[in-house]
Amino acid sequence: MSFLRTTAMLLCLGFFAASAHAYTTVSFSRPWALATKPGQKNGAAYMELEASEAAVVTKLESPQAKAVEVHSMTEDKGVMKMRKLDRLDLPARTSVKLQPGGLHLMLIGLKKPMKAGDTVVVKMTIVGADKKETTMQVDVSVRETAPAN
Ligand SMILES: [Cu+2]
Repeated sequence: MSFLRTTAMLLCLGFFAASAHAYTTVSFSRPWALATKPGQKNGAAYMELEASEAAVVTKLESPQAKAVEVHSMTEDKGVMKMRKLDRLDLPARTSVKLQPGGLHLMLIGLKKPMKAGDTVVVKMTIVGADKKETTMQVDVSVRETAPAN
């Protein structure tokens, strides 16, 4: 191997190592929300999230709701109970599923009903293992029924 070629390779590796630690990336898939019924003031949104490194969703907001919270849902003596979580942990390279009957985002105080075909914007503040804060916008599509798996 020539000297030049070795140098070029080392430069590439150096760049790779530096960029790998620059950001924690979070990807999401299939964001959807269930259309609300008349008079319903709160709605639920679902999606799958996966972070490249351990990260935490610390803050959620939507221009279409007064507040957005992370809720867990558990069954207690046959009754489903929702509980507000202060944060949503995203373990490294693990798919976190927000789905009916489990973890979900609760849109509190909807400014208008969510109708099938609408898009609801949710902004997430995510803090990575490096303590860097990033915001991510998720366009949630409102549906009449859950998407097929
Ligand atoms: Cu809830």
